[in-house]
Amino acid sequence: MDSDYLPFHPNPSKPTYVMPADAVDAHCHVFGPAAEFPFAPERKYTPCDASKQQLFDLRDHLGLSRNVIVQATCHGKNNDAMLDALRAAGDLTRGVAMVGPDITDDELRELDEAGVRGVRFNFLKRLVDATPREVFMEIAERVVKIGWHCVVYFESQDLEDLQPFLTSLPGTIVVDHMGRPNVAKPLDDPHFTRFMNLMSVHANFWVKVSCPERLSVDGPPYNDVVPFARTLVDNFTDRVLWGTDWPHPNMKSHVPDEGHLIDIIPKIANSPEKQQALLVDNPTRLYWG
Ligand code: 0GY
Repeated sequence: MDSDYLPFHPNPSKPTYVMPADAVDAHCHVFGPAAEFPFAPERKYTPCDASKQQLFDLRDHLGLSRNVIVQATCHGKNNDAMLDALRAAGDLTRGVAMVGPDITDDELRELDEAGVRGVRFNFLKRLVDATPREVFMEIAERVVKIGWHCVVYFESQDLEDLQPFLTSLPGTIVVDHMGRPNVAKPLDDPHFTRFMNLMSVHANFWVKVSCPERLSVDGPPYNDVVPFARTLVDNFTDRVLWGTDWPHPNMKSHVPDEGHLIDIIPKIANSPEKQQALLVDNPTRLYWG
């Protein structure tokens, strides 16, 4: 583990908010254990171990029912740790993989059988070396044929440059962490307005209203993030997903108490109908449909 790496909260509180039945954590990771699943040589950070059993224990503690495990960059394109978790939990999990253009159809089929339903394209320079866009396009065109979608992670200031490419990708596109708005700015900030317009014009775009702990300037209870998340939930109720982002890689200021993360949900989805869409119906349609 890197010397400045902050391990996840050892003892999260029990949330006050009670999840609806079958609620999904649609963005979380497993790390290692490194002794069994070594981290990728090309990784940009080395986290603590965060095992599948710890993830499943957290799921139960928080009152969640299912997980979508997203491949993290510290494991590169070796999806074995994620696959191990998917196989252990069966129908309670789905996965999002990172793959290269050299992946074979048989390997894609194997991932699909284990529960993978998407690929992740990461555009953050601090996390990955750049991949040529034509390579991402080639992968997207292959996976859309087997019913998968693309998850994209970028910083809001990069959207202007990325937008023509992202909107040319086929199929459903899921944007990580609200497109990473600068929450110190007002809601009508040009970057967030651009993202809202993208979501409005392109009905194939979905968004995860996740990572208040990562986006917040003020820190817990992350009230500065709430207006951004609520605006997305109100405007795109049938295309929003929610996730814990456990084990919260690369947090520098603090690690969140996941019980507190859950207690924000009623502030961002302020009716039982919106909560049902965010936590159950939308992820079920996308990952278990
Ligand atoms: C996240 C966010 C981060 C890391 C990764 O794959 C990753 O390594 O996504 C980050 O550092 O912002 O979604 O966990």
